[in-house]
Amino acid sequence: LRLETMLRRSIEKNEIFLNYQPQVEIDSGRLIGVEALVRWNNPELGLVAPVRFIPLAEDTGFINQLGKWVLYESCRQMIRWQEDGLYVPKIAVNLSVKQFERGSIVCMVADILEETGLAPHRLQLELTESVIMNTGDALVFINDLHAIGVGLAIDDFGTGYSSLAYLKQLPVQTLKIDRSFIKDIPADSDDEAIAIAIIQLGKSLNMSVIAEGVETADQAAFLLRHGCNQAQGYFYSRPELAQAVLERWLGAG
Ligand code: G
Ligand code: G
Ligand code: MN
Ligand code: NA
Repeated sequence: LRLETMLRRSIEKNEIFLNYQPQVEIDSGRLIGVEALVRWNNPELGLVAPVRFIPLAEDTGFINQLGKWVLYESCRQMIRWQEDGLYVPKIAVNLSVKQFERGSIVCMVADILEETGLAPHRLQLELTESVIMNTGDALVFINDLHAIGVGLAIDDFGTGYSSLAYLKQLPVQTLKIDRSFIKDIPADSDDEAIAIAIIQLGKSLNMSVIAEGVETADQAAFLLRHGCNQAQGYFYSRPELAQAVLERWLGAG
């Protein structure tokens, strides 16, 4: 209960901030986007891991406020980088299933884009398979989000239970291969087979595929060899502060 109270005050106390993890084109090394990842630094508790506070935020409804803050801050940061001379093509923001329960998600996204002036196609919303399968009106919301021009990605792909029939109906442009399938490449040939299958599936459905959790040059080479030219992971960069992203990529071409 105490944790809940502290979490509720975290935004107003400026304890919430974002890290950004670069997404990279493998063959050229170019920056193609960043994923925003929320952080909570409490003076008493220290840095609290998202796996601890996101579920709590979801259970208490605070996720709606938090999700709105994350989205606004993400869009604002894109404009700030641009003002500082760094063009980041797109920003990916995670959405929780709970944010779809109110039905106001589409308005919220549209309002924030208008307020910040970020072009809709530069925002990519990451949905998990559970968002898609557990939300009654998921298809309606997802189509509405597509209609306002934002990009949509399926996060942690392969770990959930979205049916392929569903996938075909959705206006989703990107599959993110879950990092559990990447981490043991090249040692685990089953994981290699799964990664290849997801890359092929994406190709067949005209979707782009990005691999998460890429930690080694071998993994990046494997992906490239099998037709996946986008990656995110510690091999390229850890999630870092906006200023560090600016310093690393400004003038990097
Ligand atoms: O670094 P990492 O520990 O950031 O993230 C752990 C988990 O928390 C991931 O599953 C990630 O998707 C989730 N997460 C990170 N930031 C956000 C956010 O802003 N909103 C939601 N709903 N989940 C997030
Ligand atoms: O569930 P989602 O994909 O949104 O969460 C991203 C999570 O993956 C974050 O916790 C982020 O810190 C973590 N992450 C990003 N790159 C790597 C990586 O190369 N290795 C590992 N182990 N974790 C990573
Ligand atoms: Mn994600
Ligand atoms: Na993921």
